Parts: sequence; structure tokens; C-alpha cells
Amino acid sequence: MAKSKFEYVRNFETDDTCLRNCYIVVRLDGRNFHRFSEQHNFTKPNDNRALGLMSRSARSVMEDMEDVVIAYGQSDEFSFVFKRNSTLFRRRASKLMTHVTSQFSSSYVFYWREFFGEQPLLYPPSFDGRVVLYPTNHNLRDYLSWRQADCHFNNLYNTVFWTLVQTGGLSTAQAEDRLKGTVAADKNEILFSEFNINYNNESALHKKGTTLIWTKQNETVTKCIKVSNEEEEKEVSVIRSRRRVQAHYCDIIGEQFWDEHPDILEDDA
Ligand code: DGT
Ligand code: MG
Ligand code: MG
Ligand code: MG
Ligand code: MG
Repeated sequence: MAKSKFEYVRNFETDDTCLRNCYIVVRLDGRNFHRFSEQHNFTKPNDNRALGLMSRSARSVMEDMEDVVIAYGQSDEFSFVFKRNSTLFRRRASKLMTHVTSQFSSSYVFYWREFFGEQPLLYPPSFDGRVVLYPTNHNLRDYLSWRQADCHFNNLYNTVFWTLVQTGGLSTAQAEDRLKGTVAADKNEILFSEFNINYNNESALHKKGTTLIWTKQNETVTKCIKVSNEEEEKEVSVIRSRRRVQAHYCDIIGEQFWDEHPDILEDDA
């Protein structure tokens, strides 16, 4: 077919191919979730329905894009790590980023009722996305550690803050004042000595965030097969190995998690 005289406009498109050998991380974050969480009556400091919905939506992204080797989420954000040699969408950053965020956003709406029941979704939520490339395992692990450290830091603050308000009867301004200049040890001490709460015993989901990885699971399924020379079909059980997304609520900063799951990262070579 002859080229139209308009065809040249294609050349205005810029190349955004992600550098080879690098892990491609797509991080998304809810837009103005300060407001969204208020409007939808999220419980403070953590709403398990909201966290469950984030996690469900992230699973839907992984099932759609199997090159994601690990995903990590907390609060209104989720990071997806594509294996370093992925050729999905020819490694085009905008394609990867927009597919992740739109699959996630539509899943968030699609599964809303499963988690929030009668609480209506009042307006369409949206998520921003960004792409960051990490060339080494060390950099990638530091990235994930950074997100988990952020989760810990915020959760400790929010836990003390809302305990001071909800149980201690302080106003939000008083609680903010009380926590000014305090370090982690001070916050643990306030929880323990004033409210008899040991932060270590708080929910792992809230302290550590959610890590999603693939696991192989054997499944027994019944199949109908036709046996030769016989009229009727026979039911037999067969064992199938299936890849499934599994959630972990554990430390991913130290070595243990990575020692236990050596297949997530490829060796730097
Ligand atoms: P952004 O991301 O710049 O558009 O603005 P925000 O408001 O989304 O800010 P961000 O992402 O830094 O902080 C997340 C907000 O979401 C924060 O205001 C607290 C809220 N949020 C997230 N998870 C929960 C939850 O489980 N319970 C409650 N009550 N709020 C939550
Ligand atoms: Mg923000
Ligand atoms: Mg946000
Ligand atoms: Mg956020
Ligand atoms: Mg098309």
C-alpha cells in the first residue's frame, strides 16, 4: 500500500526502549488517596479491605504479565519488577507502565465489591506510574529495601499516632505535637508503657507490607479421557504443576527471604 503523505508524523515518536539487562521496575501510586481513603471510610491507620484490594489488583497484573518476578506493595503503592531479560512489549517503557497501571486500576474497580461490600465506590480512582531501571541485584534489593523501610517507618508513626488519638484521647494536633522529634525507640516506648502494646506483635501485613512471588504448586485435577476400544469415558486424576501468585508478609531486607527464594533474581553476570 502506498504511504500516505501523513505517514512522516510517526517519526515524531521517541524511542523509550528500556536498557538491556536491567530489571524494569514499574511503581504505581494512588492519586490523592489521602482524600480517597477519607471519602471511603478507610479505617486508621490501616484498612485491611483496602490492602486486600491492592494485593488482589497486583495479582491480576502479575497473572496478566508473567514476566513480573516479584511485586511489593504497601499503603496506596505497588512496585512490579520485570525479569531483567524480559522482552515484553519490546521493553518499551511507556507500554509497560501504562499496561501495568491500567490493568491495576481496572482491577481495583472490578474487585472493589469483593472487599468493600456495601460501601459504594464514589468516584473512579486513578494511579500514577513510573519506570525505573536497576542494573544490579544489589541496586534492585536496595530499591525494595527502601520501599519496605518506608512502610515500617510510616506504620510505626501511624500506629502510635492513631493510638494516641483513638485510645489516648488526644486531638490530632496534640498527637502530632507529642511525636515531634521522637525516634523509633521513643515511639515503641510510648506504645508499650502507655498502652501496653508491643509493636513487634502488630500485624506483619501492616509492618512489612505485601510481597507477591510465583510459586509452583501441584494440583490434582480430574480429567475425562477416552480409553481406546471402549465406549465410555473414564475419569482419572492427574497431577498438574501450576504457577501461582503467593503473598508473603515478611522481611525482604535481610538475606533470609532471598536465600529461601533463590529463583527470583538471576545472577549478575
Ligand atoms: P499523591 O500520591 O501525591 O497523589 O497523594 P496521596 O494523598 O495519595 O499521598 P501518598 O501516596 O503519599 O499517601 C497515601 C495516602 O493514602 C495517605 O494519606 C494515607 C492513605 N492511606 C493509604 N492506605 C491507607 C489505609 O489503609 N488506611 C487509611 N486510613 N489511609 C490510608
Ligand atoms: Mg505521593
Ligand atoms: Mg498516593
Ligand atoms: Mg503513596
Ligand atoms: Mg491498538
